[in-house]
Amino acid sequence: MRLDVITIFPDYLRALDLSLIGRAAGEGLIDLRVHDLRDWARDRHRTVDDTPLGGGAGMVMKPDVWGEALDEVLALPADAAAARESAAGRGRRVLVVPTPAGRVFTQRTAEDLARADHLVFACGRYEGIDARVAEHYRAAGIEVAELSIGDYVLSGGEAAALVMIEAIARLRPGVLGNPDSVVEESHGASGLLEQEVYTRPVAWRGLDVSRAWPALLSGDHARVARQRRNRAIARTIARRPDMIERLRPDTLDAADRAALARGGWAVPDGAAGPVELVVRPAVGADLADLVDLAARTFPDACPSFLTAEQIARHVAAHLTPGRFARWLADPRAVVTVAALGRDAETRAGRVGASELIGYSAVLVERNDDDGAPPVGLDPRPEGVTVPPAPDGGAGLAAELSKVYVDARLRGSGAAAALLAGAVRDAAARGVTALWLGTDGANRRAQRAYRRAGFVGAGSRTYDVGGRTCRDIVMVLNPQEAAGEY
Ligand code: J9N
Repeated sequence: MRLDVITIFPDYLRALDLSLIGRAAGEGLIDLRVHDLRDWARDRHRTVDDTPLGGGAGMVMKPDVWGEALDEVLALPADAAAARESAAGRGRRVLVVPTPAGRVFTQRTAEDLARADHLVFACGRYEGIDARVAEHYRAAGIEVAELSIGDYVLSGGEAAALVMIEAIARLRPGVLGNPDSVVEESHGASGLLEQEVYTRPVAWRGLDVSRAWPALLSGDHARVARQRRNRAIARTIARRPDMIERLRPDTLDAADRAALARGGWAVPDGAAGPVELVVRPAVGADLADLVDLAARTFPDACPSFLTAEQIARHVAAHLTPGRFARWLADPRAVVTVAALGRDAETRAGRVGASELIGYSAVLVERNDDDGAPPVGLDPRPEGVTVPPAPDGGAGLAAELSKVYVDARLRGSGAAAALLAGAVRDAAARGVTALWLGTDGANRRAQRAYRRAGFVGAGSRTYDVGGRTCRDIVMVLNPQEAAGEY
């Protein structure tokens, strides 16, 4: 690859001799040449700039000086038609003009330019280069890329050219020692930031990697890879939500979706990418939506042998406005709702504004002053034992009754987010045995609960509209469920 840089500060580019680019040049992988623009100036002061037409502050770089310089470096005749002829045919050549007014240079741009054979960087100072320079070379058939390295203003293009050259050159074969580090890096194909990295000592100044990230030292490569990806997702959510929005659904597996959901992003069916998910406690104003959602989602979780009539009877008896109103007023009932974020509604298209897309209810097994349990709490199945609290005090049981998500959001991660929210709430309330019953035939639900840390604890029978169903019982200790998030 041949690189030419034209600048009024040739020494500025000396930094390239020091880095890996210098070595690559030494090995003949890159042919780097730096030129002083003033060599093409015609007057005795070697003038390269003039005042802007129309007035105003600063100076503009002269097109005639740039024209002479670029014709020579690009080896082009000054006549545009003849130049077009000679520009065609040979390898790909790009004239790169760093400018804060350019398109943003990204890793994709670096990858693209790394495929060129010849790059010529025109480093402007002051307020820029006369606009006819770019216009002329474009008309002459030269590929011209006016590029910005970010939304801030430098006083010249040299630092920007250094940045671009380093990003481009390290992608050329042989320039980097270890080509793997090009594949697995921030702004690579994954669309995620790279996760945090650690080395020895494992414990340093009280910060112990083995405690924070036990998987890293487990030697289990699949587990390490999974945890790394989860941390990359968590970091990208925290620092670059714009990158989360651009993730493609077909690149996200179920574990990715769960990690996204824990960070407040869902991937609705048919959406172009993740959308923000709001998981919050239910409030009185949600009552009507909640009743509607419950009636809509309950049939999805039922075994197929139940008739519509049996299901309707159950909904009419149990999922009533009265039932939800009592839950919302009862501190032993923790109702959590999920809704898509405000921007998300429009992007997801099919989900209406402020519509709830899921809910969960945790019912704590504690009697009120009248000795009554929360309404709707099922008897605790035999298989569920209640471990003591971490401080050795009495444990507490609660039923997860349970996580329902609109069918349109199935597989989006919304259920995982609600589940994580329910486990967090239960942990905060001192629950040590969070249990649930779910239809024995509903493998999808069981898998989701297992993924959240629930384990089997027997079975129970359950009545839906007069028909007896067999449920799998699962349990989790929220006090231990920090998990490998
Ligand atoms: N991104 C970016 C480029 C620049 C300049 S100033 C003069 C040439 C290029 N500032 N910021």
